Parts: sequence; C-alpha cells; structure tokens
Amino acid sequence: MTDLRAGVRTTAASERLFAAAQRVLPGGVNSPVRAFRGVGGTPRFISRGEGAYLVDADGNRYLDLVLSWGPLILGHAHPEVLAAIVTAAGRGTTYGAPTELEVRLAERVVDTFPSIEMVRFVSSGTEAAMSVVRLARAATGRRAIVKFDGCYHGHADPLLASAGSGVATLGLPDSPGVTPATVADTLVLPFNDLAAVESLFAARGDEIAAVLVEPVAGNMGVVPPVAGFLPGLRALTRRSGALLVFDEVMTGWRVHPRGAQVLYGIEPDLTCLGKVVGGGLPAAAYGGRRDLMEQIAPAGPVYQAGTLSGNPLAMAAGLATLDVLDRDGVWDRAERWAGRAAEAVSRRAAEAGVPVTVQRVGTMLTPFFSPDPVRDYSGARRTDRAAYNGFFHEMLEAGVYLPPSAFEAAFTSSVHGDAELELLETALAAAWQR
Ligand code: KE4
Repeated sequence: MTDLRAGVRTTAASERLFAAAQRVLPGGVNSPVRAFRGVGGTPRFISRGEGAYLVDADGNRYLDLVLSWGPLILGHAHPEVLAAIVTAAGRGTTYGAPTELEVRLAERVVDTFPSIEMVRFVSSGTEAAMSVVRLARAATGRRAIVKFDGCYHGHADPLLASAGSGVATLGLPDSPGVTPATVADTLVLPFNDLAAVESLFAARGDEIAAVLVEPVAGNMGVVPPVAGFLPGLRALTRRSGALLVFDEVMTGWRVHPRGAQVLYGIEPDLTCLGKVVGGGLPAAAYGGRRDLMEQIAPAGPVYQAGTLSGNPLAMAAGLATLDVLDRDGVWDRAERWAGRAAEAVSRRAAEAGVPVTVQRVGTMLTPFFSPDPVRDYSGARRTDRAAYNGFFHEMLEAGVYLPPSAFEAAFTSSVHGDAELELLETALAAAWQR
C-alpha cells in the first residue's frame, strides 16, 4: 500500500528491488544514469507509464520530465503506438529478413531530413555513431575524428574519449578498457569554440575524416550552439574534405520537427538518429548522402550488420509515432509546454532568489543552477550540482521526476497539459518554499 500522507512517499518496494538488483546487475541498473549516483538516493523502480506520468513500484505517481531520455514525445503508452505494436507483434516479432515496415520508415526519415538521401537502421544510438565513424574513415581514407568535450555519442570505444590537455587535444581514454591506441585518432575540443576548430584544421585538416557534433548539446545539459559555430563547422569540413556528422539521436524531432539541421539551416553529410525514431522501442539510424551510404555493406565494402536492425515492432512504433507527431499542433503542444515550464522554473527561482539559468531548445530543457548561461562543458561543470541535486529530490518528493543528473536534458510531450503545468508550479513552490 502506498502511504500518500501529504508529501510522504514510501519507497520500500524500490529499495527492496534495488537491493535485489544490485546482486545481479552492475550498480543495480542496465544503464548508469538510472542508478541515481549523480543525485543520491534510491532509484525508483517503475511499474508503468501513463501519458505524462510514471508510477513506481510503491504506487507513487510522478509527472515524467525524462520520458525515457527523449523517445516518448507522445507520452507513455500512446494508444495508437500501442495498437501498432500489438498489430505487428501478432504477425511475429522478428524475421531477420526485410519488411515493408522498414522501407516505409526509411522513406519517412528521408522525407523529414533534407540531408538524408539513404538511411540504415540499427538498434541503438551507440551503433549509429560507431557506424558513421567507420564510414567516415572509409569514405575519406583518413583516421582522425573530432568530437567535443561534454558531447556524448554512445559508448563505442573510439568515442569514449575526453579532452586531453588544451593544446594536444589528443583524446584520453574516458573509461578503463578503452586503450590509448583506440582514442589516439579522436581529437577532443571545447564545444562552441570555433577558433579551436579552426586552429586544429589549420594544423591537421587533411588528417580529419569527420567532425561529430551534437548540434544542440544535450548530454552536458542543454547547450545551444553559439551563432556561427555550426556554419563554421560546415565551412571548415567542406574546405578540408572532412565530413560533418550531426548526432541528432536526441535533437531529432526534439529541437524541431525536422531536427537541428533544419532549425539551423545546415546540411551535414551524415546524421545519427535514435530515440523518437523508434517510438519507445529499440531503434536508431544513420543516414545521409547517397554516395556515402552506398559504401555500406552489402551495397559497398564498409561492413555493418545487426540481428534486430529494423525490427518490425520498432518500425511499427516509430511509424505510428511519426504519424501522430505529423498531425497539426501535436509537436507544437510539446514545444509550448516546454516554454511554459521553462518560464515557470525561471520565475519561481527568481522569486526565491535562487540563481538558475534555464536553457531550452524546442522540447528539451535544462535548469542550470548558475546565474550565467552555459556555453560548454567547463561552464556546465561550474554550475552548482549540489543545488541541482537538492532540487531534484525536492521535486521528486513533490511528484515531479526530473533527470537524475545535472548534466542531462529534461523532455516534454504532446500530452503534458494544463494540469501538469499546475502540478509543476505546485512542486516548484514546495521546493522553493513560496
Ligand atoms: P544509445 O546507445 O543510448 O541508444 O544512444 C547513445 C546516444 C548517442 N547520441 C546522443 C546524442 C545521445 O544522447 C545518446 C544517448 N543519450 C543518453 C541520455 N543522455 C541515454 C541515456 C542512457 O545512457 O541511459
């Protein structure tokens, strides 16, 4: 039974499950950020999602502003998405053979993103990013990959590199098990620092296979590109024969219905997609120029494969999600709610005298506990994480489930409405005692 006396929320079932989980799962989870290590406390074990809400194993109900880290732009268990999954599942769950569904979703992706002429589905954003690195190196015959500190492109070895000393820019292994050799060709620069990119290209431009960037950073918290940064990357890569790769696993359909590339008017050579494209089931993709994608096996020599790539259930969920999302006003509802939420957080923080800068692009936002805007990862690290962590738990107690890390994006959906905004305002008032 749940003891729902004002503000008292039992977590006995989550604690019991977490103890059991830690005996058989590393850290008790299947993905690190879920373990609440960044914010402390017991992760909530979720028993179901309903629209804009999560319900945990103790029966506590939370307004969900994580939405599985982005995929659920229509909220949990959308009836049309569920119906599509059930229909597909009634015909079997996987064939290891081509289907009409994957062709139709590929056509939708091609129609949505002007830079994408051809696409390959995979099962995770990590697979998409690792595949574009291999393709870029094969297509250019070059080895160096440029990424930006604080940007995350999944856990493939070449991309688990953190910034070396400012000058060297040589990537350093960001995890045990990643060898120096694996990241020797990964060059890491500060995000939003076009001058650093220019000087690297001046020195080593002819070695660079690709620049990989989150066009709006989401994995250090939401950090938009400063004016000129993305156009600068496009010009530098074009001039040097390197490829420009937009990792839109998070920003695709989140910062704009047609991604950051349409929002900012930049045409990358390759794009990674994920999250929304699978409608909440495991699917991701990479795509772009036909002359590049036709180098992927079996059309070309660059090998990449996957047992469950283009899984029919995920394709059905993705198609149903995009069908609903394309209807008039649906995406706008999620974006408008995000704007209202950002305004509420900013207003309440100012009233309480708490220095908070909310950074938002489209339907993804982050409250940075700082009086100043955040432009890069060092700026994000200078924000007050302890203050965020306290805020996280106050909001959780008040029934709002924020990302359990100060360096993540919060997300909204088309089913977050007036009642949810009222709940957010009440929770903010409780968190900041006004
Ligand atoms: P996955 O392998 O987790 O499907 O995607 C990796 C990835 C690639 N590129 C970008 C821009 C991403 O944001 C991600 C994954 N995002 C994190 C959230 N910050 C997923 C959450 C998690 O790791 O559990």
